[in-house]
Amino acid sequence: SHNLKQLLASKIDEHNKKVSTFRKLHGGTVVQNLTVDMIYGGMRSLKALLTETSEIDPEKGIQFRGYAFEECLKLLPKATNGEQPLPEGVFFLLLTGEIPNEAQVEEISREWARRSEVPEHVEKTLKTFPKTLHPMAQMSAAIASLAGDSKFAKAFANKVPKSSYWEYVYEDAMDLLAKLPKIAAMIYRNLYKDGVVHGEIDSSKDWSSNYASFLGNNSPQFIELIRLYNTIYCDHEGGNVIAHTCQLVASSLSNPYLAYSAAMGALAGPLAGGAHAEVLFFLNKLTSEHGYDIDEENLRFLLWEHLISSQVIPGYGHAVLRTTDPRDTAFRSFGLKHLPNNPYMKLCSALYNTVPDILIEQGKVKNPYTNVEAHSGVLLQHFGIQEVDFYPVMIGVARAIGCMSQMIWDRGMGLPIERPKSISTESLMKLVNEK
Ligand code: NMX
Repeated sequence: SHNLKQLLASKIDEHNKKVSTFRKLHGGTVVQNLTVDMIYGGMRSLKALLTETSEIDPEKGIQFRGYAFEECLKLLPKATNGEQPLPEGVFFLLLTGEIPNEAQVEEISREWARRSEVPEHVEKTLKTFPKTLHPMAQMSAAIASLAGDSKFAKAFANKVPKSSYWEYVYEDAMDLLAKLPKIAAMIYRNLYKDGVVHGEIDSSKDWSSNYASFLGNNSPQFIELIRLYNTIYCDHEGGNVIAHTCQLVASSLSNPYLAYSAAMGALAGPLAGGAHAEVLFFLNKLTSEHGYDIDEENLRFLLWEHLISSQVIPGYGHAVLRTTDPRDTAFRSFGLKHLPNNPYMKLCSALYNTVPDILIEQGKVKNPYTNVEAHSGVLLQHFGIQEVDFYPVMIGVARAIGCMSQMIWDRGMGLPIERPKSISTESLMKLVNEK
């Protein structure tokens, strides 16, 4: 959309001036010491990446451009008759740092509808995949196969100036975001349903409404869940494997499709996208052995039994956050309001009231409260999305909002190719001995 791009141009310009002054003054300032353990420990807590769109505050949770998640829920525009924020709005926020008005959100909805057509070759390719090919592999392949249409790749080949790279990345980002719901739905319908994505895009509707109906469920409640879901999973700062992969690959000036396709490979790993399913497996295990109405005393006993067998309680705890994830609070309120009689939801509430005390008593965890996965799978299941292998695809659709926003900024700021120095254990030992 024309206005958004213009707004961005002035924002990027302004920001680059600020960064330039900052670097002149503080380019040599030491930010943090690097320890041997950080190198062996997956670079945990090493402040070495730049992400402008969002940041996790250990006490308050994710901040989108400085706005806490609760504030976003309140401030971002809603659909007519809707209560949940439209993810188009959070995209605008991540890109510009400003809360959009309804007209600005509407413009993005129209723009994404206009760009939503998926090329025939992608649809055909998806149809040729065997049903045994994991949905994330299919998603990664489908996104990579859009790369032939990259406007950034063409512009680069035509030697456009570096200062205008972001404008073409913006075009690709808008195209990709527009097409992702249909691609996800094609994968879903091919693998689990009749292979047909019903209906054409309705350009008068928002992104999530079209996505929900492509998946095969037009109910207003499911559409609202999809809006909330996409807003919740849109971004989670830059160090997670999805965002980092995307940023790394794009830093070589590979086009946005190839970078996001690679990021889908990262999301496919069980340590990244598997947690929704873990919660459901855990609930299934409890209910298949003990039914749905487990009284509190029995539940406490079963939880201790589970912990003593050195298993974790999925849906609880966090690497960075030290409080209940406000995104889970939003999912939980949605569940309490729209599916109060769902038996899993009732069990989740019983766990919600029991688990933190037990984890505190156990004395190991740094955060005994729910994380974003505690209710997400239960909500999807309620609306018929039963296939847990598909859940990371849904995260992949949502997370493109954040990854693409940051990529536009990466190119706008002219960030260079990533090239950290690696080191062997032998060299590291030598280095330490010389200290
Ligand atoms: N149940 C039981 N034990 C736990 C839990 C839990 N939910 N969470 C942490 N612990 C243990 C953890 O295993 C570790 O034990 P040990 O010292 O024996 O290795 C100890 O408590 C300290 O861990 P923390 O520093 O609190 O957490 P860490 O940063 O290592 O791990 C998670 C964070 C999210 C991996 C961890 O809390 C966990 O495994 N949670 C359950 C699985 C889950 O819900 N994953 C989804 C995460 C999604 N998300 O991050 O939002």
